[in-house]
Amino acid sequence: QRTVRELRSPASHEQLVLMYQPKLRLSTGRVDGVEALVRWRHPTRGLLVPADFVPLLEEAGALRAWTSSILNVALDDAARWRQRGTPVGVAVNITAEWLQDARAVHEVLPALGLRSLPPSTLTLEITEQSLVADPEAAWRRIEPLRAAGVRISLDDFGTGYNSLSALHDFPVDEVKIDRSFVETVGGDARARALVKSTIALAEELGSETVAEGVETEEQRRLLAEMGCTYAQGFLISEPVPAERIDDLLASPG
Ligand code: G
Ligand code: G
Ligand code: MN
Ligand code: NA
Repeated sequence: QRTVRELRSPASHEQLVLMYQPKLRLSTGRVDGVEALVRWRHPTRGLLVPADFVPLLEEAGALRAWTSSILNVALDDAARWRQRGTPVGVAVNITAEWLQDARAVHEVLPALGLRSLPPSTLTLEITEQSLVADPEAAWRRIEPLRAAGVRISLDDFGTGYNSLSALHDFPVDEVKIDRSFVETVGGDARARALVKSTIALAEELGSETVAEGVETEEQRRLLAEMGCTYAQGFLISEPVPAERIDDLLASPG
């Protein structure tokens, strides 16, 4: 229908907006990474969130082109932050469909090189859910990027049916503990045990950890005690426009 047609048009890429949600390093209290979260500034319907259009992007076969635009915008912002003397890592969410496209994946390293960004500036967030269809094919695409220094993050960890296999099969740099576990970490002994063991397991495997959806000081304290690397969530900041990240990085402490 109309929306699908709109999403196929190159003009829609200029209506793409990235919001960034900071990742706070718990050991230092500093922000040294942000996650890019896409919005679509629709000409008549206002600012749309991914749930409103990402499935349509897939249906329209336009997700690959959009993801390339998202990567380029995120890397432009990362290059600007670096040039200002406040380097920060950027994370971009990718899908299994994008990974299937060899051409798209081959654009990543040149896009970093063009902006003189070290590959470790970029983190690709992939859900364990999107790896299950064909894990080997997915990893064949990811591996050269990771070998070059691009960071790989396992998103929504713990919500799939193969979480432990995913950790076993994919040597990732970062594990993002799903918000549903973080939500109850303060009150629920079972959630606490799960989060604590996930952090320990990830560390044992050489991966950093991010707790998603941190909303309270108590959650932040517990996660820091458990040795979680990063906290992300409304307690630290909601997703904000790039200029707000500029301000945040400029402010001391
Ligand atoms: O803020 P929020 O509504 O952006 O995010 C909702 C979901 O949409 C998240 O699970 C997130 O992973 C996904 N999402 C956000 N931005 C992107 C993007 O640029 N690409 C893809 N594929 N998914 C995204
Ligand atoms: O799964 P993805 O990380 O990729 O999801 C990001 C989504 O989670 C966005 O919709 C974002 O707005 C939302 N989000 C981020 N932090 C919090 C939080 O602390 N609490 C809640 N309820 N949602 C959050
Ligand atoms: Mn994510
Ligand atoms: Na997530």
